[in-house]
Amino acid sequence: MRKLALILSSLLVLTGCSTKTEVLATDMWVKSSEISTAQGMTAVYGTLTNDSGDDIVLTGGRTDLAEIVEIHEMAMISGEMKMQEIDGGLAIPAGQSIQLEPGGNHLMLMGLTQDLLAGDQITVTFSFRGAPDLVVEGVLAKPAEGGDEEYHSTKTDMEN
Ligand SMILES: [Cu+2]
Repeated sequence: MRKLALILSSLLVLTGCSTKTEVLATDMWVKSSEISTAQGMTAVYGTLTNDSGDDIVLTGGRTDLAEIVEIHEMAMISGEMKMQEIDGGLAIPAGQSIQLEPGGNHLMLMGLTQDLLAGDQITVTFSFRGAPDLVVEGVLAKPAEGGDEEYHSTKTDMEN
């Protein structure tokens, strides 16, 4: 509940007054791994809820931790599951939630400005079409429960 209050207050600070459009972030975390090092990459996961009467679109984000932030999806490319940027962003219909999760859609952080270690906390700003920016503080770094290491190494191979 304390986290929710923090997020709500951030939203109010940004908009300056009451707004009918509310977006809530819950259970946000960022993955620490052997490649979440300076110049490396990682991803942010969690739930975004559009608690308003209007459809909105997640268009991107920003954080001091990364030079490049993109919204990625998993897709079958040449017979392999790989991640790629979502063209046009990720729609969140009125009153609905989307999940950012390992093996699925995620907020990709690339060109990390410093090492990210388990236990670190970062601030992530989500940008939307149809809603104000959402600043989420205290996004905790932790290792994934496993199962998605291969898709990150696939991306690394592609870029080398
Ligand atoms: Cu990705």
